[in-house]
Amino acid sequence: MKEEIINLLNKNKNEFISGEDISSILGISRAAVWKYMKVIKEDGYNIESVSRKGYKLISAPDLLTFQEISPYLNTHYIGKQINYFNSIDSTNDEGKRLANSGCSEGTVIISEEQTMGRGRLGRTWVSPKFKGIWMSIVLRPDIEPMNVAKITQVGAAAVLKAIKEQGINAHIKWPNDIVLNNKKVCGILTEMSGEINKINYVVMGIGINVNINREDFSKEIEEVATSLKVEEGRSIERKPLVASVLNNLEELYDEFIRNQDIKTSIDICRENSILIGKTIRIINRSNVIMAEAMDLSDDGKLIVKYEDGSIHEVISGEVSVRGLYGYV
Ligand code: BT5
Repeated sequence: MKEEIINLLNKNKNEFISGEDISSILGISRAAVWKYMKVIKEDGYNIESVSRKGYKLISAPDLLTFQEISPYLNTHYIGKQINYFNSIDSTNDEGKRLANSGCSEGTVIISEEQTMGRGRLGRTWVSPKFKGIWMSIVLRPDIEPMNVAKITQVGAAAVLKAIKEQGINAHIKWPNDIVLNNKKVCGILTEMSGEINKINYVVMGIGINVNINREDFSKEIEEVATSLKVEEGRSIERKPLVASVLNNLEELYDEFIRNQDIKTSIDICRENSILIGKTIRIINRSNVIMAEAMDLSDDGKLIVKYEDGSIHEVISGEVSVRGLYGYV
């Protein structure tokens, strides 16, 4: 009910809506309206209440709830269900829990903070409260499990487009980072549950450092990480950014699944690649190989030339570049 009242206030933004109208539209008593209004104000909504006129929404808090994001969404299934948390261990873990209990494709999990945010290979992902976008999307693609790495490219392309729509010129560091001024501003963690030839579900986790201040990072992370705010020198609105990631993701993911064609996403990853043309280190467990990043293949692999002149395709993994993330 709280959500429905917020929706009504949002629809009538900058106008008064009477308690009587709210109570008759939603079929609840005037006393109940009054009680919910109190709770909504406690959530951070600035509401003017004037006797005989009713309630007027002055401003909404910077929270990534469904009510706040949905006005910006134009998707058909991604983000139609948003499970919102004030705090959680990891949105990817919650995504897996929900996927295992049968949630529909496109379910999104967002939390204002993560207490056990994860990167790849069990690394930690720093996720301070209210300062980033920490979210996961449950997908159920009908593709071969060996093609699942491509979904990370679709996600990277969607995030890059969304950041560009804010007028910020970022790059993609294959396979799963978005980079701004040579530091990491976003990481993507794609996890899968499946059998040899069948995917049960994919959980795509996206972490974007939006309004983190430099001093919020530890010394160690500060070497490699930055935020949109640090680089742009201004706070960035999180709600339209979340919606834009989801809008772009649905468009690109649909194209990939429907037409089995990932061209648009790969073109975006290629055009905005920070690796192509550079000398890189490919780190494969304890093995380090120097190579030149030549191109991205049409199916999202990194094409590299080893020092002996041989050409190879790298499916996924860890690469580093001179000058990026403090590696010199
Ligand atoms: C990633 O791993 O970049 C994937 C990050 C995915 C995070 C999202 S948030 C929502 C969802 N729920 C989760 O629990 N995770 C996903 P990787 O390439 O392994 O990079 C991890 C490394 O990045 C760490 O070892 C740190 O060096 C660095 N790092 C940690 N926190 C960071 C941050 N907030 N910004 C930039 N770099 C960070």
